[in-house]
Amino acid sequence: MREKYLPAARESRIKSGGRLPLFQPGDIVKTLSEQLLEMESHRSIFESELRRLPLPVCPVFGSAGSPAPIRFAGSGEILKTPDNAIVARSFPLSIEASGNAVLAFSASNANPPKGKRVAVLFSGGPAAGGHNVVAGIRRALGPENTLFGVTPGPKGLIKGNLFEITDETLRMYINTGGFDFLGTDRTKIKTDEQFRQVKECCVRHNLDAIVVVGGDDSNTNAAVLAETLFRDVKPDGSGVQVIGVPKTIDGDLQVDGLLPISFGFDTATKIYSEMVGNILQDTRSSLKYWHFIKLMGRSASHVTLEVALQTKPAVALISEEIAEKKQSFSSIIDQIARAVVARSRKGINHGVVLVPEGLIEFIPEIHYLIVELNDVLAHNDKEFSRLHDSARLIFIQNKLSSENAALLASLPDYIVNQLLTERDSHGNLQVSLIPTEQLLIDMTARYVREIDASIPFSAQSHFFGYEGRCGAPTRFDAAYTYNLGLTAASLVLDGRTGYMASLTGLGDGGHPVAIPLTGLLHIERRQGQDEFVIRKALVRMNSPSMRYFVSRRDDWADDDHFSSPGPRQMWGPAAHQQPITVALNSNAGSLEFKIG
Ligand code: FBP
Repeated sequence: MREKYLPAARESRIKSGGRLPLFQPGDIVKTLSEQLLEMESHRSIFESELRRLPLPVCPVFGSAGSPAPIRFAGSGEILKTPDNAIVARSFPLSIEASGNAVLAFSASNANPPKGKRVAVLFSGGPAAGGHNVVAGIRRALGPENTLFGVTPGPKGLIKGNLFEITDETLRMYINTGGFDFLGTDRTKIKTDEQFRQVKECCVRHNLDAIVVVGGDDSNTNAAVLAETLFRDVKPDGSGVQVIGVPKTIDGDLQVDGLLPISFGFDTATKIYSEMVGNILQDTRSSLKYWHFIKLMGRSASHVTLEVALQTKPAVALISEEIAEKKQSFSSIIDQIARAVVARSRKGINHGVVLVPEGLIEFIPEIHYLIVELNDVLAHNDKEFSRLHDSARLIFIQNKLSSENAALLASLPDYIVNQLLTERDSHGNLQVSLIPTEQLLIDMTARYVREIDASIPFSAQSHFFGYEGRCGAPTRFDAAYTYNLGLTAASLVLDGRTGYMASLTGLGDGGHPVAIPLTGLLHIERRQGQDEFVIRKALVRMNSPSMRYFVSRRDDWADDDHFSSPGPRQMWGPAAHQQPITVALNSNAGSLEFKIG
């Protein structure tokens, strides 16, 4: 059946060139059945229009139509952490080459090298904009160099699964969400055998450089790879460069004045804000529910803070504040219960509580329990894994201090089971699996009853996580990532290794910057042993965004002042908004960003 989709009136609008037409004059008008079939191959009207959006470039790359790679020079800023001396002993080659100096744009790379063979991989959780990073790399490398995609993630590098990325293979992925072009995984390259396999892959594919798109753990891994592959990898004695690109929806990869935010944060928080805004509208309509909404973000509360600033709920817990104030678990519940009671006494029996995914690890008494549990599990993993489920708790309790054993015993089964599950390959507890929101509901119900049994308290729980990671990138993430890709490829062509690409000046066209990875390394205890890590950037109590939140939250608790920001916009006046936290923290003049 070939139905004509457009009614006559719409056709005449196309001809008259009316404002914001769905189709442009001259477009071939599709039938309904053609349109439905196209949706099955990622060619919905929305996706097709996204692919047509312009990719702006920072002024230093030249024209948007043909961006050119740039060269870098030391900006004078030398990065150091308190663990600098130990880092220097373990990363001598990288530090000798970089001097831990931040690099900024110095000139156009008029004669970039030819014949370079570069591989790119995604590592860790997906985040919107990854495909544009690849597009930026491809674009800056130009036709004289070759780009390979690694499938999937670090595991693919170990196995040597590479394919050549051409403009044609990339075309369908421009401005689309997810990491499905290459896939991703969380393998940490750490054993001698794994490093040997990576070197073998580099030799087999004659690679000159690897770009690792990842979060704090993956960029730590990039620093280790850069040092390991610095020289003597290929038969001619040359090495392989390694460049990192900062990704994670958690927003916890930030460097003061040098890296405003990791990519993917803006898209995820705008998606969650739409959903939370809709729920707030529902609470005000149905007038009977409290919604406890856990928001993704493994450790830091940047996502929760951003969504709170976007939507203004009655309560938003910030894990870092709880840790700083050394708030006990019972005092957190008391705080929520009192908000419920106070609102109820004014006739408001509804509200929203935002709960950061990582909350549980920040509550002091539970934090100490998890630290001890991690150590005990790391040192007894073989014996523990052989035990039947029913015997595991007793086994662990016998190895814990008496306070921690008692605390573990006091928690409901659904929390204990998750605390005892296997850690990921970087030693992280899988906090997304812990139903903290349900625990808070159960405990709040009890406290509210104790304060005043006549107060109605009916609650719903939600976890917004995976819904936000792979949405089509916002205009902010789309532009940011494309320019991160241009920066990463420029670093490769400039012969650099051990750097992470970044952009500053997001209200001012955007300025590419390169951050020496070794300048970010600290020592942290993971899985029972000290390891190098790029420390997660947590929410700071004295940051402008946190101070603004603190100055407004009592009003939001007192009465409904919520905002429902609606879906993220790709076209029109609302499309060019940066995250509120980024705007506040960078002292921006307005919410609008300007890249290009
Ligand atoms: P990355 O830091 O690797 O980008 O991952 C972020 C994240 O989305 C966290 O917010 C979340 O805790 C985790 O991934 C969940 O991923 P998984 O399902 O692999 O545990």
